[in-house]
Amino acid sequence: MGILNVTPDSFSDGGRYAALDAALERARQIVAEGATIIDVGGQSTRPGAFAVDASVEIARVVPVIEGIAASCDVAISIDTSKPRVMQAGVAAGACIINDVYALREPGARAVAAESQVGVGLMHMQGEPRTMQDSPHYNDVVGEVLEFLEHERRACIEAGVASEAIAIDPGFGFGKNLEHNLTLLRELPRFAALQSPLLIGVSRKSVIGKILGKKVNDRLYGGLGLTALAVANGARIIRTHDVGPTVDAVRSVSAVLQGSVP
Ligand code: 7PJ
Repeated sequence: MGILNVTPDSFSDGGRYAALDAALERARQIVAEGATIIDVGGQSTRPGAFAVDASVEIARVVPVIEGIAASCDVAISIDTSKPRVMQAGVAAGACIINDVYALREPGARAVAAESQVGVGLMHMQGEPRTMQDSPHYNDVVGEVLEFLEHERRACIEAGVASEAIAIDPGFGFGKNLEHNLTLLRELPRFAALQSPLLIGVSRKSVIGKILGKKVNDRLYGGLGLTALAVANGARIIRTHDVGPTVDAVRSVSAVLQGSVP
């Protein structure tokens, strides 16, 4: 899953793809590098980010989704927590809703159920503006697992097909270094749930804290964590660095399957 941010303030590529032409060029590159999903987001969820209005988000993402749908052979996911944006994104051609808020916004599950799209349910403690202030868990793995199982069940009860759901422990979303490391080490417990496991570690601060490296120097660290995650059962990898990630995933998958994928 290649990341395409169309926000003026995203933390690693903020503003660069704000223009439609540049966004579509980047989308074609993401596909050429081997992604099978493009995740289009119109609102930053980095720590400290402020919310934007649904109409602003829609104006950012809809032209990009329409352009990708018209020119690329790739599944499009809309990265949003707002039901109105989900609806507009699906109408424009998205077939997956990726929600860091796990469809908890009133009306979100209904949109997912009615539109029969795939959904990514992510765990977050708190909200983006304050989530990194003082994250606390008694049992991080147990609590994140319980949350994802609960939200998964709520989606199924709301009419979302069980096979349409992927789950994500939400690296960096209301988690300190120790929480993130514990979740990565214990990923097999998430992979044992019935839903495919989606993870995003690309360029995140967990890598920065391990290596003492800034956001643009975190590729190799991210590939290391990605290889471990795939060996531990992750099935969808959300990344800024598609080409290198595809090579890492294919290499690990060849070992796991005993044949070239
Ligand atoms: C994630 C996401 C993630 C899923 C972001 C960033 C922050 N969606 N959206 N999982 N992270 N499913 O890319 O660093 O980890 S935004």
